[in-house]
Amino acid sequence: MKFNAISLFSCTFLMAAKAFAFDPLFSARIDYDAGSTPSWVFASDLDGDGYDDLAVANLNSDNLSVLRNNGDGTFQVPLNNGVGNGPVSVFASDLDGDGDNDLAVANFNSDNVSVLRNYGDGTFQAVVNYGASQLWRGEQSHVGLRLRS
Ligand SMILES: [Ca+2]
Ligand SMILES: [Ca+2]
Ligand SMILES: [Ca+2]
Repeated sequence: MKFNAISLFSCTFLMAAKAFAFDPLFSARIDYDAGSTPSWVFASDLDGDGYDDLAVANLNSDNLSVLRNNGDGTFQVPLNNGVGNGPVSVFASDLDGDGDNDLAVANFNSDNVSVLRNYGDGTFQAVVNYGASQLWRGEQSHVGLRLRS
């Protein structure tokens, strides 16, 4: 397996003839390029079309790949966004309350969190990095993050 690609299995469930018995079937694997050493993937609708897209944290290329869903379980080529040093996880949530899902990335080597605010179409504003202590105290609440002290 390549270390710069993520692998997806699309899963479908067929109800068996027996009542309430499910038989999971997987189609052939599809590999998508991401950055170097993808370490975490999170699914969330990032462009507002109703289908979950993928956000991939790439440990060694210090960036985040966003793969938009075509609506059938296949994905467009990744759009990469630079983040902090050594991203190891990513989570999506509407952090600024404008109705679209933004991204928060934990950076292992730079000891901070990168926040990417969504324009609403799956593209993102320039990354803003926060130290963990800043997040805890809510010092950056002026940017619209809903933080508690
Ligand atoms: Ca989507
Ligand atoms: Ca938002
Ligand atoms: Ca937005």
